[in-house]
Amino acid sequence: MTILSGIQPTSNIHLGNYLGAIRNWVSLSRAQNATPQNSLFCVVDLHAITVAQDPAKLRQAVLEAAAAYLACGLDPAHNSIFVQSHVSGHAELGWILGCQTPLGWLYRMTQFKDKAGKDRDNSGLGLLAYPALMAADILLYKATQVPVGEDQKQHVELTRDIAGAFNHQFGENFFPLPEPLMMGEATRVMSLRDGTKKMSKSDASDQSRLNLLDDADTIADKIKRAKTDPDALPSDAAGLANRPEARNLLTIYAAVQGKSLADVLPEVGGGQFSGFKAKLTAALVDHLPPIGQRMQQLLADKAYLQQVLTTGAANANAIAKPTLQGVMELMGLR
Ligand code: AQP
Repeated sequence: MTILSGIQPTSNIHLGNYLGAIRNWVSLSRAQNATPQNSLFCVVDLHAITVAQDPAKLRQAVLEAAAAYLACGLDPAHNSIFVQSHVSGHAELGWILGCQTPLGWLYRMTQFKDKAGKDRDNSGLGLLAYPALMAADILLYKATQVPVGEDQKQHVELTRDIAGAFNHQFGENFFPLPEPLMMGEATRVMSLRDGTKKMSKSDASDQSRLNLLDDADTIADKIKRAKTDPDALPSDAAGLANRPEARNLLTIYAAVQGKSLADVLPEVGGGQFSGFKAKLTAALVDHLPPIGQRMQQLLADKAYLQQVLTTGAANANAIAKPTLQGVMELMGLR
């Protein structure tokens, strides 16, 4: 088993990124007593530039993402932690796979439709080509498992199609077909302002998300203002139908404690949101600020962060090079 995943350094890392992705990376990595050769986590800066970025903010966001990985418990002795653009094979294989990917497959991707919106002729080519680069991220290391939140499942499935088409044309079984892995209760954390919208770094409202760097007061304030509905909380899952905000807050409450919805519904069912919000705040304040504090400590030691990223990129490069060479030989480029 080889694990690969990543996060875009587009802005603040939030609770959705944590519950849907990073926390699961840590548990997978620990469960398989990972090595830097079979467990790779990158900060996908080349994906971030598919939409406009401020250079200084991007540079800082890359370090914040790396600090988040470490603060959440990824051990650099057991995992390759690196920046995507530091391993040139990502861009090279991304181009090669882009040449093999039909436009129709890319136009079908919901993330492209969401982000390009109605103005798609004005969006960059990179936004459309994003899944071909993501396929390269995964296939460069012949990764077999890709732990992601629900929104990225479609891209991992497209990676399987791209790998399958490549194998069929150039060499049976050159690439393994990677599996998307969605773990835990919170595979899609929703906005605190609108339970039908995904919690997202790019949401204009900071009130819509909980950031890993938020302090206890900010968390309490955001939960206090989080959208609810007028009814009491239900005692069973059927009572959550058509109540997206209630479902989201309860899911967060369960997931942050490592529990399932079924575990927490009997505890809170029948109560009002006001009492529940106090419990939710306490659970979040127990969990998130220690991660944020550890991130701040790491960010104060940039030399250490750079050293982790340099070592990670060297490890990753050593795996990537033979894959790229193999692809080029199969295709007649070498
Ligand atoms: N709301 C979410 N709930 C659960 N998982 C989530 N992920 C993202 N949002 C949620 C998972 O986090 C990992 C990294 O995501 P990404 O940085 O590659 O980009 P994204 O999926 O597009 O996330 P954002 O926050 O919405 O970023 P922007 O706003 O920049 O596009 C992935 O595994 C993702 O599934």
